[in-house]
Order: sequence, then C-alpha cells, then structure tokens
Amino acid sequence: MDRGESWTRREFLRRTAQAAALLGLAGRAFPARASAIGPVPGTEGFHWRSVSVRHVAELRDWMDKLDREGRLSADKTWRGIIGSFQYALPPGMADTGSLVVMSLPLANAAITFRIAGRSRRVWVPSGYADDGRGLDDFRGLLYAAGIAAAADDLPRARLPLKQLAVRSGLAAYGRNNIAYVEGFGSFHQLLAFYCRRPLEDHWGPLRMLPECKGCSVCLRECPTGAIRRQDFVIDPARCLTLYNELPAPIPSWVPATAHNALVGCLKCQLRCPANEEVQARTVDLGEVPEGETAALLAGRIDGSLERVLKKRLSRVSGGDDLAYIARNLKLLLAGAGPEPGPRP
Ligand code: B12
Ligand code: SF4
Ligand code: SF4
Repeated sequence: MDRGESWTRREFLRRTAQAAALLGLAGRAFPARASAIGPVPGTEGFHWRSVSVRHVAELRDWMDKLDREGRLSADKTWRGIIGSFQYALPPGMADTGSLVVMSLPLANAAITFRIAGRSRRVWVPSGYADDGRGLDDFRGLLYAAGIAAAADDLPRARLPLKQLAVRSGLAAYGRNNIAYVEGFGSFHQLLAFYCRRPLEDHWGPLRMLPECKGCSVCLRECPTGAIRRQDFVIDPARCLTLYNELPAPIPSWVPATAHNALVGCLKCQLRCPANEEVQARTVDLGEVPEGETAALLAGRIDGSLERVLKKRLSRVSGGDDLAYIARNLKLLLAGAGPEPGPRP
C-alpha cells in the first residue's frame, strides 16, 4: 500500500517544530492535554491525506447507489447513524477548499476484574479507551504541522470516514469493512476536517486490502454472521457492536459465546493477517477490586461506589452508564469469551 504522507516520530517532531517556527507557533501547547493511556509505542505520529471538497457529493452518491441496489440494511438504529452525515459544505467554504482525513494509531486495552479470588482480564477494543485527546488536540496537530493555517477554524467533517479515507488513498477496505492503514493495520481512529487551503487532490477509486484476496478469516471469525460471502457490504444489523454499545437489551439471537469485549467486538480484527505486526500493543487499564466487581455485577451501586467505578471505567467511552457495562461484563463472563493475550 502506498504510504503517502506518513511520519515516524522523529520526523514528525522535526517537521512540526519546523512548521511551528515558520508559522510563528513555536511554544504552542501541543498536544493540549496529556494522554491517559499514552501513545502506541513505535507508532506515534499520524498519517493524512487530502482531497478536494468538490468530491463530497460523490461520497453521498456512492451511498445512494448502494441503497438503490438494496445492499444497505433497513435497521433503524443504523439508518439513524448514517442519516446524520452532513454532505453540505460548511458555511463560507469555497469549492477550492480541501478535506483533510487523518488516521491516528490506537491500541487495544485490557482491564482486569477480580472475581471470586481470580483475575479476569477483559478486552477494551481500540477506540473505546479514552486516550485523553479531543478534537482541538487533533486540529493542533494540523496547525503545528503546517498542513492548515492557524487562522483556519477547521470545521469537523461529519462524513463516512472509511469511504473518504479509502478514496483519498490513505486506507484500503478490509473484507470486514474496516479501513486499514499501513503501519497501523485496522487499529486507528479516523477523523476529517474541512480546510480552507487548496491541498493536493488525491481522490481515487475504492480499494480492497491486497491481503483479503483468497482470505476469509474474518468471515469465519465473526460470531454473528455480519460479514457476508455474497456481498462486500457487511450487514450492520448482525454486528454485535450495534447492540452492546447501547443500553437496550441484546437481541436473543446473539449466541452466548459471541461476547468477547467489555464493549464492541474484536473478533474480525484479532486474527486478521493484515494486523499481524501491529497487534501486540495492548495497554493495561489496571484492576477493579473484588468488592467493586461484585457490586457492579449485582447492580448494587451506591453513591460512593458509583464514584469509584466511574473513575475506573471513565476510560471506556460511555463508562458513566454502568448498567450497560455491567450487562456486557455479565454476558462476557457467562459466555466464557476469550481473555486478552498473545495473538490467538
Ligand atoms: C455506523 C458505524 C458503525 C456501525 C455500523 C458499521 C458499518 N459497517 O456501517 C456499528 C455500530 C456496527 C459499528 C461497528 C464498528 N465500528 Co464503527 N462506525 C460507524 C460510522 C459512524 C459510519 C460507518 C459507515 O459509513 N457505514 C456505512 C457503510 C455502508 O459504509 P462502509 O462500512 O464504509 O462500507 C463500504 C464498503 O462496503 C464499500 N464497498 C461496497 N462494495 C465494495 C466492494 C469493494 C471491492 C470495496 C473495496 C468496497 C466496497 O461501500 C461502503 C461505503 O463506502 C463510522 C464513523 C464515520 N463517521 O464514518 C464508525 C467507524 C467506521 N467505526 C469504527 C470502528 C473502530 C468500529 C468497530 C471496529 C468497533 C468495535 N471494535 O467493535 C466496529 C467494526 C464493525 C465492522 N466490521 O464494520 C471506526 C473505524 C476505524 C477504522 N480502522 O476503519 C470508525 C471510522 C470511527 C472512527 N472515527 O474511527 N460502527
Ligand atoms: S481477515 Fe482476511 S479477509 Fe478479513 S480483513 Fe483481514 S485480510 Fe481481509
Ligand atoms: S465487529 Fe464483531 S460482530 Fe461486527 S463484523 Fe466484526 S466480528 Fe462481526
């Protein structure tokens, strides 16, 4: 895969310092907040690509085409999320402007619960553990690197980010419909900002990850049949993540053995050959003592315990809703899902 604008940490620091000096930004606090789980060792920095804003309508056209062909799910929750994309350009954005799509490396994490004298490690997939960074930190990266001018407010682009990343040449689609970026595999976060500056237009066709040719590991691993043999587009209504991120009851057709993480699912990524080299970077989120685990599981959450638990679980997005975390943990324990460890 073409690496595009990819930086090692040393190069990243050199170029950002240079750009900051050029822009008169030297001394700017960046990143603005300390990271709670820290950068992924060896993969600090980010990858990015730009396309012209003139292509935004083409992102929507592709979605509409899939819909007309009957390839998109009718699931209401999923439709609600997809319906929130905003294809109109932000106010005042000229068609000479650009979209900058960023990929930031993430690590999977593990949290340990003490239960009945034993330690039970549980996966917290990449993207759910809060690393302490916010949108302004990411904008800060673009300013400091000289990609965007300091005067540009960089409105966030609420668009289908995987499609955008693949069209820009930054990523390629895996058969699991997750976007893979060289050096990060599937474990990274995508973000996009509108930028008023005309940047190089990398727009191109959708690409599949070369490793997917002849491979069906994710298709076999998916515990709920969301990845389809007959259609590249997955069925989101069969994806465990659509349900376990929400407090609503998990549908009864989901097998008891499907649950494998405190929230989300890692099954289609863990054994993926394209993740082989990037997968060993699990971050430890510490241990929840026996008393707190027992109370969480029993739903006996009084005021002081709630404060302690929220503090521990605040690194899990949505960690303030302890009821759904408790439900997921119970399901995981009952189904004897896999424990975090070396690549299976
Ligand atoms: C809706 C959504 C979900 C829904 C539905 C997923 C889905 N596939 O639609 C649910 C809640 C289930 C979900 C789950 C997950 N999600 Co999610 N999700 C999103 C969201 C908001 C939109 C995704 C979207 O556009 N779906 C619409 C479908 C139609 O598009 P698509 O999935 O890109 O599919 C394309 C291909 O099928 C392609 N296509 C069709 N035919 C063909 C043929 C060929 C040959 C090729 C190459 C392509 C191709 O066309 C489609 C459109 O381009 C994005 C954030 C964002 N703003 O984009 C995050 C996002 C995609 N999610 C993310 C993550 C991490 C996940 C999970 C891994 C979380 C977890 N650990 O459990 C799982 C993975 C599930 C999976 N296998 O896709 C990350 C992905 C980062 C990455 N590395 O790609 C995103 C980008 C969030 C972020 N900001 O980082 N997610
Ligand atoms: S498991 Fe195989 S088919 Fe699935 S995304 Fe990875 S390389 Fe592609
Ligand atoms: S996240 Fe889990 S349920 Fe969803 S497609 Fe991947 S393996 Fe299947």
